[in-house]
Amino acid sequence: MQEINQEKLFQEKIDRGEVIEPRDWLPEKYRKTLIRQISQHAHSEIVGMLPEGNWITRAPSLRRKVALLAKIQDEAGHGLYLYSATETLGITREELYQQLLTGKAKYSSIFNYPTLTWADIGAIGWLVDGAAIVNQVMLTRTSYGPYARAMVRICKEESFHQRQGYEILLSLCNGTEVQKQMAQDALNRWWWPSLMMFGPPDAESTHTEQSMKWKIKLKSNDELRQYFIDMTVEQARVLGITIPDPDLKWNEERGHYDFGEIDWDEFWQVVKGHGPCNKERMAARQGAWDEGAWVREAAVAYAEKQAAKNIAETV
Ligand code: BYC
Repeated sequence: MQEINQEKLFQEKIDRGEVIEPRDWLPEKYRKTLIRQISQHAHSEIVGMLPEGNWITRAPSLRRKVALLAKIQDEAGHGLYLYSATETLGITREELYQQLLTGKAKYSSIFNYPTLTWADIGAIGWLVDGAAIVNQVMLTRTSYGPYARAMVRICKEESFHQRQGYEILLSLCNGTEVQKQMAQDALNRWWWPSLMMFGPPDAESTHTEQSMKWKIKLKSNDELRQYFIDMTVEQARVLGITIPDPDLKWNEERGHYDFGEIDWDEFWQVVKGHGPCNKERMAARQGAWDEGAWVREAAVAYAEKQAAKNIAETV
């Protein structure tokens, strides 16, 4: 009875637009949904460093290398803010990491595709970070305080990432015919997977309805996907390359672009672990965990020594 009352009060608080903080009472399902979403987001940031890391040694100039290094470093930072936000919900970093390594927790489908040419680094910045911004600007107003605050800084940095990616493609598109072709090829391969980042269609989305009631999500998967498409068409026009969708057409009545059928079979295959790079990505994360064991042990030994020293000094 008391539980039902608390849930009612909680929902009223959400409806009034109040922010939920870690010490507030919250329903167990709200906590679990947040742990799932924020940790999957954190894992995505960390796994997302891998496809780009592939090009650090091959960046075409020092300027490009420095910008790419900075971007990848930012992503490690985003992972850390998000893991910290998740820890406020009563789960440890170790547990979160084990969920990733055992496949219990997902990470974004987009990072299971390979980066075959330098133009892919441009396409990731433009499309993947672009899609991430559309999704994440909304999350700066999500109902859970620590998540919302982490998103504010993340969005500022993502916006720099999106621009550096677009600028890479702009240079290629203003370059030789072969360079422009490289940019077109990257757009052809990254367009559809970028649309899949927003998640399954609303009708098939398991969590959207409840997450919107709790104001964890403020817009649905389809709404955000449509917003991204409308925004991106004009940017492709400026680049002078063609979005690989023959059905893409302005719909005057809807005030939006209509677009072609997304291959949801491909999406679910990738989500289930059968994408082009799933195994490679997980092997890289497992390797980093194993090779990092001595760092974790050293950090714990140092912390224990410091704690003992502090106690000795206070008594
Ligand atoms: N990939 O009920 P639904 C970035 C899963 S950007 C894999 O609609 P929800 C970055 C979903 O987890 C990328 N799985 O779920 C950018 C659920 O399965 P479970 C990360 C996906 O949570 C540049 C099932 O499908 N961004 O990090 O309401 C550089 C049903 O879906 C995907 C975020 O995580 C997917 N694309 O909505 C570096 C943003 N989509 O969990 C890094 C925060 C869905 O029940 N997250 N699934 O087993 C969100 O906004 C929401 O979680 C989503 C999905 C819109 C992604």
